[in-house]
Amino acid sequence: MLTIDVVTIFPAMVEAVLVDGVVARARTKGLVDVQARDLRDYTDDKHRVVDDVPFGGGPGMVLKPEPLFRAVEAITAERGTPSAVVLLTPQGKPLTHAMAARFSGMERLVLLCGRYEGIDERVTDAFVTDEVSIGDYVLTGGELPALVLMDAVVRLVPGVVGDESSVAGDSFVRGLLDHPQYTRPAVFRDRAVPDVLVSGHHGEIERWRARQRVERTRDRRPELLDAADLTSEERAARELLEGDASASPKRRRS
Ligand code: 6GU
Repeated sequence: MLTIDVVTIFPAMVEAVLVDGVVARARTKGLVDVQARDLRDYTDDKHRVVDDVPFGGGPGMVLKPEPLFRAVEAITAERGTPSAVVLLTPQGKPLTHAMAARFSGMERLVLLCGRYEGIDERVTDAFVTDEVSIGDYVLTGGELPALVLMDAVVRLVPGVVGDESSVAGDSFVRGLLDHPQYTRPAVFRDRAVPDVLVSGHHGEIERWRARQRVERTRDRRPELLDAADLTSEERAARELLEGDASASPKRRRS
């Protein structure tokens, strides 16, 4: 079983995702064990202080080393040596599907949520195996990124998501965005589902979907297209679209 210990000054943020949703269900099914660890429980002063001013000056506060060392050591004593100790920080490597897949095969994950201006670098030097960011924008702390990482990892644990083919067919497994989806009714407030999807013609449907995936990827994430692992239908769609590169630009949404 995969165990995930999340070290944070806001344990209630982590506990909130254990109330319901996919991670909560995985936990009830006994497929993962998630524990929020309050960093303040690893302080030894009356005021449970976790931060201090940075050496060398500058704005903001830095998470002190002692509580983080004690937290990682307590988790190690309780659970055994972690497979990975991940620090969530905007200085980390961007989270990818491949990274989530690697973590999902591990036994014991420890997630350290950064806060303030950062954490004392000696914690990183001593324990951290991976520094991970969830994108190029700044959040107030590592809690939401830790929950994002956990969601991406837990859904890849076998048995967590009912239909394994929905995981295998994911966008970023093959490096291509998904095609649009529709459900009933076939016409809603004058907006009709594309005819091809209600035609029952499976070959046509697959060609249309392949074209949509390639077109969306080319429009929205062109940097993905060269590395994508394309099916023969997608390759054909790409060739058609490349002959089509001068076509009128698409309407922009927001
Ligand atoms: Cl991991 N932490 C913070 N504070 N901000 C972020 C982030 C992480 N990833 C993107 N922005």
